[in-house]
Amino acid sequence: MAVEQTLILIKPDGSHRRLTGLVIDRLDAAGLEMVGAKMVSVTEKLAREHYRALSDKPFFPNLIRYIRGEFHGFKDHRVLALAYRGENAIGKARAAAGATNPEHAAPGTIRGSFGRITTAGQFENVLHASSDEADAEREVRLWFKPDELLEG
Ligand code: IDP
Ligand code: MG
Repeated sequence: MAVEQTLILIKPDGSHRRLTGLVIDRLDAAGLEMVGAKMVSVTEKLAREHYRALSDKPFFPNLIRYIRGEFHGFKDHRVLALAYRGENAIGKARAAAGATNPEHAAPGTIRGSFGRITTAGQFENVLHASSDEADAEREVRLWFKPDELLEG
């Protein structure tokens, strides 16, 4: 198995519901090593760039509002960005996160335990986890400068 890097974002619902420590604990337990961490004020530009592959989806406008905290009415746009490294890190982080739709996420996964869908149909699934090697590489580079990551 290759050593990979992957991006995790604690989404605004995750921090608002005090799930940050729990997410970090689960990723620790999955055997991943944290190599970068910072609070980011998410601009509209960064949000759109991060989710650019989903720009034609009907839920895209709400998704941008969600990752910027606006959907939940927060006044700032803070997100905790984390970079992890490890063997099969992308797959391990996705497995710990669970399926995108919280209703379909397996019990015991982060989203299966804590995710929910609002009456407006918005997924609140606690965290972002890069989905594949190409996305992970692009996303880690988008959110972190090279000197903000531990060398490995
Ligand atoms: P992922 O976060 O599991 O990688 P993606 O398909 O990349 O899932 O979608 C990014 C985010 O967009 C999801 O985490 C979720 O917040 C939102 N999303 C995805 N599909 C839907 C949907 O069908 N309805 C509402 N929101 C969605
Ligand atoms: Mg994705």
